[in-house]
Amino acid sequence: MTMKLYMVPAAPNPTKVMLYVAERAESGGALPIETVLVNTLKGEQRSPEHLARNPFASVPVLELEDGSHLVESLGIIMYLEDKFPENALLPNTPEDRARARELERIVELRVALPMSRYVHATNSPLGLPKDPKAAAEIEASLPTAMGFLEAMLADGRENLLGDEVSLADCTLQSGCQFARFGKAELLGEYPAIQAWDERYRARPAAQKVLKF
Ligand SMILES: N[C@@H](CCC(=O)N[C@@H](CS)C(=O)NCC(=O)O)C(=O)O
Repeated sequence: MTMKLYMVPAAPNPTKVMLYVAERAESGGALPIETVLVNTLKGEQRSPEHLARNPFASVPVLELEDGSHLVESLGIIMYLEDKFPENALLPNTPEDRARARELERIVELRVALPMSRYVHATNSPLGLPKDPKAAAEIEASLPTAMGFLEAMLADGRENLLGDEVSLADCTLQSGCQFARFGKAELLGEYPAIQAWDERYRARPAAQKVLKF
């Protein structure tokens, strides 16, 4: 039976999961998941049907075969890693898995989430009021993590963790797409991240998922 992924294009957290699902399809075969649009621009995340799936009124949501729901993007990805271990994205040893998970968290918490908040503070697709103070604080905070990623990529690796794609790539691209969608120029001073961004967007999985 097929699971359902409730999502909306361009939004970072659904995009992270969709990129992960698309990468899995490219690497070992499609996961049994169909996507269902919840149009957040129309407020559909607050509809009674969606609130019954997720009381936090957000996407993504994964509906399992038994009709129950997972409502956190990383929880969804970890479930899919466990449920379909063949050709999973996480590496094998505890140390390598820890590093892959850690890098994903660094990217999410220190880059992708601030990028998303920046877009909402400057040009919110959901119509949130502009917040120049928050935008300035985010601009001031981003260089530490951006510099960290820039230095990692300086050895010529293909992807963030190394030559293989990892969860961190899906998460970083979800933030970068949202920045493009919101016309936020946040990669300007980071040539290695810009080059990664172009490489990642050329991947078959990215071509299938990214709309911006
Ligand atoms: N921690 C949650 C966050 C989910 C989230 O904030 N989703 C956004 C889209 S990226 C959303 O649904 N926003 C709609 C709203 O805030 O009304 C996750 O990672 O899944």
